[in-house]
Formats: sequence, structure tokens, C-alpha cells
Amino acid sequence: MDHGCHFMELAMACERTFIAIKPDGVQRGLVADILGRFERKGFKLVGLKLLTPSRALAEQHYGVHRERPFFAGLVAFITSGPVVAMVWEGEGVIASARVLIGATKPLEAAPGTIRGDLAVDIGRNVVHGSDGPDTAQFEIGLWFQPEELSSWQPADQAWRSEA
Ligand code: DAT
Ligand code: MG
Repeated sequence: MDHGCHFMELAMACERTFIAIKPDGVQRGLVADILGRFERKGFKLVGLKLLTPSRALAEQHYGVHRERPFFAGLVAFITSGPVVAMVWEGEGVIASARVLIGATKPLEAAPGTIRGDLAVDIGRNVVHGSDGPDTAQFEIGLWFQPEELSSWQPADQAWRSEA
């Protein structure tokens, strides 16, 4: 699969992850805050759109949770309004994004994390992030067409990384 990272020698640097600001984050006006954390950290935005997910998309996205008691509520919630879907790129971005997001239960999420700072309820935890390389590839392909992703080189790359 072409990840569009030809300028990088290290496979790690070509990593991409899927991040979504859930409907609660959009409704609460937290889009800029959440998106800005990934931007300020130094990751590269390669895909971005606002959409209200269809039931089919939501059920595929949360397919691993299909048998869980909270599945119906989860799908109802994620389809309840606009979601900001994003793809971020950078070395180690999948694991690092999970650190930036914080624990699934917002009351247990560390201060400084998105959920630690901005949420209290597990069912309203404002953001989604892929939990590993296979999930990231699946979710990026589920939410985005290849032509919706941009491969680009920040003009200040030399000030971001020695690579
Ligand atoms: P994460 O979003 O941190 O990857 P997950 O994949 O285990 O967490 O679950 C997906 C979402 O489902 C989670 O963000 C919120 C919801 N969820 C998980 N466990 C839940 C529970 N016990 N009760 C209600 N909602 C839950
Ligand atoms: Mg998950």
C-alpha cells in the first residue's frame, strides 16, 4: 500500500493513524482545541473532513464491539451528528495519539490528555484514535478514499525533525 511517504527512509516515520472528534466534541465547540493538540505536537495532518456517519459506517468502525452491551448506544451516539474525521502522520503517531487522547474512562484519564482535560463520561469521551497499526489501516480505509489524503512536506521540516 502506498502511504505517500517517499521522502522518509524510516518506516516508522510513515505511520498514519485515524482520529475522530466525536459528536460531543463538535457540539461542545472543542474541535479547534482537540485538532490543535495534534498540530502543536508536531504531527502532520494528511486528511480532514466533517461528516455525520451512516449507521453502516459506524457499525463497521465499531465492529469489534458488536457483542458488547454498549454497542447500540455507541452506534446511536456516533451517528447522532457531525464528526470530524482526520488522518495524522508522523513517527510513532499511532501510540503517541493514544497517549495524547488518554484513558478510555475520562475520570481515569491523566490531566493534560484530551479526555483527562475535556470529558467525564465514558460514553461521551470526545475523541477516537486507532489502537494499533492494523486498526489504523482499516479505519483510514473505511473513512477516507485514497484521493482524500494529501502527501505533503512541511516547509519547516528541518526544524521539526533531524530525519
Ligand atoms: P477507546 O475509544 O479508548 O479505544 P474502546 O475501543 O475500548 O475504547 O471502546 C470504544 C468506545 O466505546 C469508547 O471510546 C467508549 C465506548 N465504551 C467502551 N467501553 C464502554 C463501557 N464499558 N460502557 C460504555 N461505553 C463504553
Ligand atoms: Mg478503541
